[in-house]
This record gives sequence, structure tokens and C-alpha cells, in this order.
Amino acid sequence: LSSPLSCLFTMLVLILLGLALMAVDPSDEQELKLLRGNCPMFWYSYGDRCYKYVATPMTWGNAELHCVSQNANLVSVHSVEEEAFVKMLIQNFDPAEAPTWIGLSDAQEEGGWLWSDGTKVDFQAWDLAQPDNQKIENCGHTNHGINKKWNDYPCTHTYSFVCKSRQNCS
Ligand SMILES: [Ca+2]
Ligand SMILES: [Ca+2]
Repeated sequence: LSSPLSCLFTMLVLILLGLALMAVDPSDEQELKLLRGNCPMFWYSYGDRCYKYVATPMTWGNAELHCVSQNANLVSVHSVEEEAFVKMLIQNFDPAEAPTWIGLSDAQEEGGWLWSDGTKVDFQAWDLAQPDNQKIENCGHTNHGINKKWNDYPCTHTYSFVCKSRQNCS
């Protein structure tokens, strides 16, 4: 290659390398790590909220009350990334990935799914053929079946659960 051409080629390589590095910006990898950040002891940071896995099985209602007692609600999930973070948090404490309550319920209006923290239902990860309200099922859990996705189930069943802080913790 002549000198100007090789210079152009080198620049092109550097630009492509730069683009490749931008694609793996560290901020995009945050959901892959369990970090306490500025969260209290036993809580973990994702975005500007703190999350806590509670292993003690409770009914959905008691789980929500437990979260509320700690200025939190049962977790609401708003993206594929947040869903991956919540599942990773659960797996960290429960390698078996057992069913775990999240903040979804349709107890007020059958089929009218609401998050207990009042946020909009703008993302859903229901398992195949769910929700089916099979046994009057008005509460939502994750880690259902082999797909480990969401299912509706009777609220009186006791499961472990995940709380999500209400206020910005960062
Ligand atoms: Ca239902
Ligand atoms: Ca169901």
C-alpha cells in the first residue's frame, strides 16, 4: 500500500475498533453483575433502585406487606434487562431458581394486571399459555416451568419473593 492509502486504512481500523469498544460500554454490562452500590446491607443495585431477595416463603399479600415495611414494594419489571437482573438476583441465593413472587396481580379486575408499586405494565414475560387463571390465580411469580418465565398462581400460596425500593437510592 502507498503511504496515504495505508494511513487511511489505519484510520479506518481505529474507527472500527472505537465503534466496537463503544458497543461494549461498561454501563451496558451493569445488569450482569450483582452490586450493592449505594444500597443498604442485603440490597442490590440496578438502575437507580435497590432490590432484595427474601427467601422466607410468604403469601403474595404478606410478601407485599413485608416489602412495604421496608419502604419498598414487590418488584415490578419493565425491561428484558431488568427481568435478567431479577432472575440473576434470585439465582444468586437460590441456585434451583424456584418460583418467586413478583409484584403482579389481577385481584382487582380479572385479567387487569397491575404492579403493586403502581407503575405501568409496559413489559411482560409470561410463560407459554399463561396467565390462565386456572385455579383462580390472581398473583404473578417468575421462574415458572422450564422456561423460568411468569405464571399466575393462587395468591395464598407461599413463595420467596423480591422487593424493589420505592425511592431512588443512587
Ligand atoms: Ca386472575
Ligand atoms: Ca397459571
